Amino acid sequence: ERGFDHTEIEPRWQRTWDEADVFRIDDDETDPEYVLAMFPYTSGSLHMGHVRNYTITDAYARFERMRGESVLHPMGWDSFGLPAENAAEERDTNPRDWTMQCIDSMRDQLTEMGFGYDWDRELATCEPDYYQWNQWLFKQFREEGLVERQAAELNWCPSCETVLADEQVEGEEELCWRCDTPIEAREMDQWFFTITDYAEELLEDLDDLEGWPNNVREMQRNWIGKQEGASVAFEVGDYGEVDIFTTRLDTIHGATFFSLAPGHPVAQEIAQQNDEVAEYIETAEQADEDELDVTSGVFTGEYATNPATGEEIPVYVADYVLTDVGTGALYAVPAHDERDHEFATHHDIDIVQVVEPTDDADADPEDIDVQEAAYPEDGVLVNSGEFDGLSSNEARDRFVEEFDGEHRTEYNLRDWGISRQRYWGTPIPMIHCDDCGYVEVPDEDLPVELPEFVHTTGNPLDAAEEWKQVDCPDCGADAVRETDTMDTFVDSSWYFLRYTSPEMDEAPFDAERASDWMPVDQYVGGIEHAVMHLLYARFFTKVLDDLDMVDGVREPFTNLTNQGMVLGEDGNKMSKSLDNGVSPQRIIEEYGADTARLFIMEAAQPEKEFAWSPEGVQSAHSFLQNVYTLVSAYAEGEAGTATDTENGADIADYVAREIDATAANATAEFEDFRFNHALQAVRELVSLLRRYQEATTPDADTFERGLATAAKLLAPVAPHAAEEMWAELGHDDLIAEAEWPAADAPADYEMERRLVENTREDIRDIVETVGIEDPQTITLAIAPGWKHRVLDLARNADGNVVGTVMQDEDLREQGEAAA
Ligand code: ANZ
Ligand code: ZN
Repeated sequence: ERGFDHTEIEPRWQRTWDEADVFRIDDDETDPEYVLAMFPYTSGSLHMGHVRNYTITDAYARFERMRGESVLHPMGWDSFGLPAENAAEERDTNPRDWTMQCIDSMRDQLTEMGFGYDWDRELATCEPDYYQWNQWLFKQFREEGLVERQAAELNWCPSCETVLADEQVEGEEELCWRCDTPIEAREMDQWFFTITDYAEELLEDLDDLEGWPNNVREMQRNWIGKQEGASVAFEVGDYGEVDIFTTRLDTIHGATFFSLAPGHPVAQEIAQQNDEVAEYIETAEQADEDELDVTSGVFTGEYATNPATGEEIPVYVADYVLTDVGTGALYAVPAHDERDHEFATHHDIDIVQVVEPTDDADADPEDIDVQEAAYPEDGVLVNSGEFDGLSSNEARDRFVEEFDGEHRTEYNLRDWGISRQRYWGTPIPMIHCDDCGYVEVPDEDLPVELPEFVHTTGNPLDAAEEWKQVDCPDCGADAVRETDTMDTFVDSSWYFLRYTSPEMDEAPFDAERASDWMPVDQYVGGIEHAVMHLLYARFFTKVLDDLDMVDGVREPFTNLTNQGMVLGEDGNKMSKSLDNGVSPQRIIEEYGADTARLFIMEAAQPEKEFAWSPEGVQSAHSFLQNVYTLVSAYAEGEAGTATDTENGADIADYVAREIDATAANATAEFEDFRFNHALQAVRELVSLLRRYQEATTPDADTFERGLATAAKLLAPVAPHAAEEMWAELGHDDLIAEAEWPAADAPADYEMERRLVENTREDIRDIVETVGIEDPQTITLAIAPGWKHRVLDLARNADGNVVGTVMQDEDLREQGEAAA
């Protein structure tokens, strides 16, 4: 059997594409189609998730290119982060050398997969020519008032006397990765981007992101977590008025205690007079935020006045009240809030019901016992004096005025803490001077490059004495550099802009080109980035527009696709511990990149997960070999060329229509990212061509057009094999640059398509009921007007083809009925 040898053709076509600059895009392009995959973290080698992600993106980019679009399809490296420090530690090298090695081998793998990138635009976030712009942008953000110092809780190792990154804290006991000492929580000032300034816009603009999956938009909405409520002042002891935030102002008559967060200024004031409170706050500050004990709290001895009832209610300091949420103070209604209920039960505080279900609610008022459990739903007011009978909604409105409150909107979204106490990241371009405070590193001193890596317990930058000691840019006195580096999410918040002008050395990117080329038309990547990366990138884009750098582009990604997971054969997530992983490298070597790509794309639509299947791989592999064999047999003239049978012209006509229909169908499916459906259509076309050849002497022009169409439709997914077929058909241009087949569906196509389905069933019936007396006999006939029926042949058990004849009229009726 004549097949092709993937180990020979794949590298050859990769070289040819590269030499022909197929994937390079000119800077003077006005508005290329921007197709982007989330850049990989440089972990050492590609895994199947990468392969799927990049296959989808590459297939789409190739499809668009063949349709005549100029396509921007770049690739780069998310190359800062702690794993490189760990790897350097294990291998006794440094993070830079380790990372560069990873990049080289991952770049080779991407090339071996046949992915077509404009490598002239390659970038690596760990290079000073990239991260200097993180530093420059940090300063721009600071000028805009978007950078703040805020206290945040850090991991402190008392033995190493150093701050540890979260990843350096190990196990449930939370031990230092170096010395196994239990870590402590410490509040320290950190650098923050005030993303909360953009909370409302980040939320509102989600509505317009129609090219995004709904679940991602919903996850972002929840993350931003807008709550509309009210604030009302309570008089607390002799400490004056304290504002609370509530979304349930309707329940104010049921407030039976008042709670302050440990970090609330009034709690701190009380602590000055009250040792018990002081002690409580101390331990609360050290407690782990993740293991919240709702019952933890202490009575302050103070009382607050409920403005609705005039009642005095006890004031607690309680850990479940968060300092940086709302006002850091709340009135508690155990009857209608679960946490308040738990706290009240534990501390033996009254529980007073003030809301009961409405008549049309599922619950029966009689069944509700708030002593047992909180009733958290809206309803009708009771025990609320003159306000009894109001609905929760009416009460919420009314009480704002009634009790001198204010409407207030709160967001769950917190400011973005970007300080990391680790080496392999972008140094924050600040200098601390005892006299001047924090001073920016002047632009002419950027980039602040990382010093040599040293092996040390804490942050290597702290140990880099020479690097650290500088003169204050303002007063010239001895000063110290900031030794925190930036969260690597800063790197990935604008890399898509850098691709538009990666050589730019006067600014992070060329503002004009970025304005022309953005937004990204298609962004493909994992669902794990649904919130952080995508939210930060949206935030950056808005800020950059406010800095007049992207001319009105306020959203970075028009369409977003999250690829599903590739599971192991056992249906579990591929993982080292389950030892069910399939190495891309092995598949490339054994079957070739095209097989891997085709299998992945046929297995499921991009969003769905699927399990690895050796049979699927095998089927993709033999399909490619079979198409190629069909092509090369034709090229060598074995297929015959005459239209010499009685019905030859009619049959050719039918095949021609099927070719057009397949092109139309596959194009629509490609546009919708339903690659598996498109590929199914290609398989059907190939099978039709094969039957055509077996049944009669095919018309050369039609047959060749069929083969060329199949090759083109395969080209985005199996690009090397498609090039090979294209060359075999006598072309000397590249299929990657060839024109996509015309996609006009023939008239009446839909109706006829249904007929084909019916015919298939008819033929199956005939084969079953009549049986086939002479397996060698092939019946061919033509029903004018519905010619496709004739070629829709069934095979008998010996693999021979049988056909059926029907009268024109019957067919037309059937067709109309089916349609
Ligand atoms: C009184 C009340 C009565 C509340 C009731 C709820 C139910 P959600 O739950 O998402 O709507 N809250 C306010 N500030 C807080 C803080 N700093 N830390 C923790 N919780 C705080 O969030 C709004 C509710 O969270 C607010 O409404 C408040 O409790 C609580 F039957 O006020 B509520
Ligand atoms: Zn100074």
